[in-house]
Amino acid sequence: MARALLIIDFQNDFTPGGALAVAGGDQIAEPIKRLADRVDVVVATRDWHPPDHASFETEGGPWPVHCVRDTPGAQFHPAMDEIALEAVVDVGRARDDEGYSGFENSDLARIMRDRDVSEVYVCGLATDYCVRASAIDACSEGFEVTVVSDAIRAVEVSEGDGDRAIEEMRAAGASVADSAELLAGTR
Ligand code: VGL
Ligand code: ZN
Repeated sequence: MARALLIIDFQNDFTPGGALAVAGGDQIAEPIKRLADRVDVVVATRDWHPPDHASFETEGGPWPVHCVRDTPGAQFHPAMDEIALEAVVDVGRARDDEGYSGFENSDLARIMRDRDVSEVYVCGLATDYCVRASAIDACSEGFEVTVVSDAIRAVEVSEGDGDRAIEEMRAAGASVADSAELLAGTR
């Protein structure tokens, strides 16, 4: 049985200076790099939208235009250059795909099962959207899920959204631990 690190949407548009910047979004780099060295499989998702994605304000949606496929904002954050990825999964590719969960219309569950993954550490951006949806779906898919508390950051459209998302992930069956606990093997 293998252990995977699932890195959600660690992309330029979600980090400081990006179109939908998450406060402290770049600070997740160090714990993610340390964990990546210690797991069997590393898989990353990308938010990968068409220029007319339904979630964009220009189309009547809630978000500024972000992570348009093949643009610099959609590229991984530079810290990802140091991480060897087994697979990259793109989500939100169709105009009307919500694209919050890495498991939505993707091969992610199959990629994990093909590699005999039973345990998944979930990290990345943003806690209250794509991390939340991906962790909850990973629980539904039958994986043993741990959310890495110091390797996530929240958008916080409303104050407290990040904490509420953590409670929802716990309610779905996920554990929450910080990277030091995971690296020490105390969880
Ligand atoms: C995300 C808002 C819109 C995320 C993606 O990655 O959490 N949030 N698109
Ligand atoms: Zn998006």
